[in-house]
Amino acid sequence: MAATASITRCLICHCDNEEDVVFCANCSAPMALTYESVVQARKPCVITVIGDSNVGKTVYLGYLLDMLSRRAGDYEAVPKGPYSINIQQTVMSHIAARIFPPKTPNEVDQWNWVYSQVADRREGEKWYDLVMPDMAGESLAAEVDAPYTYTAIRGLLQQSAAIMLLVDASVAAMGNVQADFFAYKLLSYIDQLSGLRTGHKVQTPISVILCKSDYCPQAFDNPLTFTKTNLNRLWNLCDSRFENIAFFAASVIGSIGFGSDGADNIVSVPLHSAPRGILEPFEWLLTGL
Ligand SMILES: Nc1nc2c(ncn2[C@@H]2O[C@H](COP(=O)(O)OP(=O)(O)OP(=O)(O)O)[C@@H](O)[C@H]2O)c(=O)[nH]1
Ligand SMILES: [Mg+2]
Ligand SMILES: [Zn+2]
Repeated sequence: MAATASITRCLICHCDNEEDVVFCANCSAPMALTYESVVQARKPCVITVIGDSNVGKTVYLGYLLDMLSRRAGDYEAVPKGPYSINIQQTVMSHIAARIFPPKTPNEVDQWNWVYSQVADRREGEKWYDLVMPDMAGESLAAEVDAPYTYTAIRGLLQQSAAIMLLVDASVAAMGNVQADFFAYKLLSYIDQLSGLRTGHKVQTPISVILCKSDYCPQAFDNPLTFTKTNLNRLWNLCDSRFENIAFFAASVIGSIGFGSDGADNIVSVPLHSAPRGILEPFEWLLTGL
């Protein structure tokens, strides 16, 4: 008698899949996450990192995970599965070679995902099981403009225990409204997803991270004032609809040079890394979980 395949429910979109498939047939998220959560016998907290294409999501996440695995700030991190080390390895090896990592592909099955257990050793034995995907900015834009284009993104944001919203501070400081509008749209999408009536604010902790603040140091002086001034639409929506939101400035690069690639395009070259403000937004989110 042939054995019937057992069914496994995708952690991200909750659709049933046959056992042993690699990617979910519905949302294309890796089933390794689901299998790992079964082994751990507890549901992980999803922390999503969102933001426009080119804001610096991959670089930020790579640095954050690298700092955690190097026990910065007394954190201890244990990756669950070697695939969880891919973002960190890609980012750190590119920066060591003085190039920025490539753009994240739009296909969900090409994204890097992290399943990691993190503890703050100052706080004793409390371990957090975290799932963090590195999404592509263009996929986020497609989902926000046409909901259900990416069921994985919708599933992730629906069950996120915490969100990191990255905004390009250097673009905002130059008066370009794209940074403000994109972040404004993303928060409006999250507000709508939460399905709350007027008068009830979204409770999910959200840290707004002003990336590339090395280009505009005033963001480090006072991230909130920077946001109110340069990202006013975003700030007003935060104020009206979100209860747990905080603002941080971050940058990973100490100095940047310019060079050309093989096709004679001008590209920025990270000359040395000087991470600043990377752990703070994460610490703040963990305290709210
Ligand atoms: N000055 C400066 N530039 C940065 C920093 N972080 C990232 N960048 C620049 O931003 C570019 C994009 O960074 P990524 O991390 O690939 O951006 P992303 O948000 O993952 O973009 P998508 O994958 O397209 O969604 C890099 O190639 C760098 O040129 C930073 O801290 N400072
Ligand atoms: Mg990326
Ligand atoms: Zn799925």
